[in-house]
Amino acid sequence: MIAYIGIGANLGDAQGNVLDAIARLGALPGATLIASSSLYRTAPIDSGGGDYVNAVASIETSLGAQALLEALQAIELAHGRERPYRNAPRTLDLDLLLYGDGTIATGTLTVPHPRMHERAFVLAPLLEIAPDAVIPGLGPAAGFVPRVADQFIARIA
Ligand code: A4P
Ligand code: MG
Repeated sequence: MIAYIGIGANLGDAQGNVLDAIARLGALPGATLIASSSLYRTAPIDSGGGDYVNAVASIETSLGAQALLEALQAIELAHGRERPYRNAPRTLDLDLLLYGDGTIATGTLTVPHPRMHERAFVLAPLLEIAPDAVIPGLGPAAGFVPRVADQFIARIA
């Protein structure tokens, strides 16, 4: 299965945390890193704190979606992620964006990620590594780019 992971951080060494998360994704048992995007500096959306660093990575994995979510949460915890309130600034946030062409709706997991198409910080890095990405139920990710044109995002050189 090919899965796409959204990575975000806006506390501490955000850039270092995002790069370390990409390395840890590639080192997960049952996963191989296929691609990782550039890092992007992005304005916070519905969130406090400073600018975020965001990226998207794709992995090929034999993990089921729930097991993959738990592996992502373990990586967040390794970075000291705390959850004082929803959308709080965070050292590291890993979201399961796409899991093959699957749709999942359980108490703990919604795939595709329900807000991914509204966010430049997801769409730009996703389209960098997967220009033809399709969001199940919604269509080509590229079709949503014009609607997020007002969200600040800059590729980090
Ligand atoms: N959960 C359900 N579906 C998923 C999924 N597909 N991937 C559940 C990951 N988790 C999923 O997540 C809360 C719960 O969502 C988890 O326990 C899991 O069971 P969380 O990471 O603890 O909380 P959160 O990140 O505060 O909430 P959420 O809903 O992930 O927030 P968003 O919508 O992802 O927004 N602005 C910029 N520029 N860059 C960002 O990265 N991120 C957010 C977070 C807001 N603004 C941002 C950024
Ligand atoms: Mg999250």
